[in-house]
Amino acid sequence: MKEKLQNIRNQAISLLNDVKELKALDEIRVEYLGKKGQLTQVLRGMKDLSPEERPIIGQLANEIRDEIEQKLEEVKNLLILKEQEKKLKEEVIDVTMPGRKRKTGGRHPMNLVLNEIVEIFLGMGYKIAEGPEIETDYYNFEALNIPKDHPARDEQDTFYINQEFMLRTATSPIQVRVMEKQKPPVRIICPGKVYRSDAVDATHSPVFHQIEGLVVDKNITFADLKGVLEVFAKELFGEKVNVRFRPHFFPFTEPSAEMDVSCVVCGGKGCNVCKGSGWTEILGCGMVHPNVLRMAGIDPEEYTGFAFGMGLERLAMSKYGIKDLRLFVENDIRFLKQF
Ligand code: 2NM
Repeated sequence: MKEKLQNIRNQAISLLNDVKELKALDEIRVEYLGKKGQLTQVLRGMKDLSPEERPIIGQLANEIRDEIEQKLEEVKNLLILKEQEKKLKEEVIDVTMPGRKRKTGGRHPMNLVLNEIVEIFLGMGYKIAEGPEIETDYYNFEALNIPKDHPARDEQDTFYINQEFMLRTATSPIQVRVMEKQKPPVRIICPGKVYRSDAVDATHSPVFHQIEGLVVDKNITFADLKGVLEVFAKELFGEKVNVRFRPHFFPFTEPSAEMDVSCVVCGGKGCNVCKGSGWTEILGCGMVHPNVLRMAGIDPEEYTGFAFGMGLERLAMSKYGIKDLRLFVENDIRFLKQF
């Protein structure tokens, strides 16, 4: 029996010396120390031993069980340590390595000018108004005092959807809708995409962006228009910029004008960008025509107003020195990266 116990001990210890995984440890424990394990089985045979032998074998069996248990614990701790070491080695991080550079997007130049202009007018107390891109003949033309035979209604300028509907050719229909709904004072800007049936070239596109503005209140005069637009130009192009107003014609305003700013490139001396004139045209404006006010339900005897409109592409082009507006929609990363 002594021999049997010694064999069990030697087998168990030698197995434990070779074990490589924590999983296998438990199997060994069950095999030797479990309820049906080898050591337990041998101890069951103790009842057949003589009273003299029993304590000796009993003690030996206890010693062997203790030894195997101790060895199990030892090997377990060793394996845990090894596993941790392996994991640490695999997950090592070199904190001195330079970080990966993240690619960040940038703002589109059109959005840059749009935001700047919006901020300037918000600062003067204007609200933003928006409206549909598909418009009716009434809002796009009729309500703006554009008579049936006006050239702006021509097929070649307007994208008609059918007899009644078209893509808006300006954002002014938004302003008509606001005037119908809101009692003066009205102080709004209307940014948005507009559509005209033009062939694409460096300075024309069938889709472009506009911002129009409208103020209606009691006692609004052309002096208010000039004051607001001069402040606007100086905030957008810098204090040193000069403005001038030239008489013009629009069906929806009377009187009407165009505003020029001193050339952003040469400062007014004359260069190839301003074609030697020293001026760049940036917007159209005027006092809202009494017919337009009346059609929108505003009494032109009680209220007057001014309005203006500008194309964002051309403004962005002069501000950033961009020579071809097709660059705005081509999304060439080399172009976009510069802003
Ligand atoms: C321009 C130039 C001048 C304009 C007029 C109106 C409205 F709705 F009040 F009649 N909205 N926008 C206007 C006036 C637009 O764009 C060059």
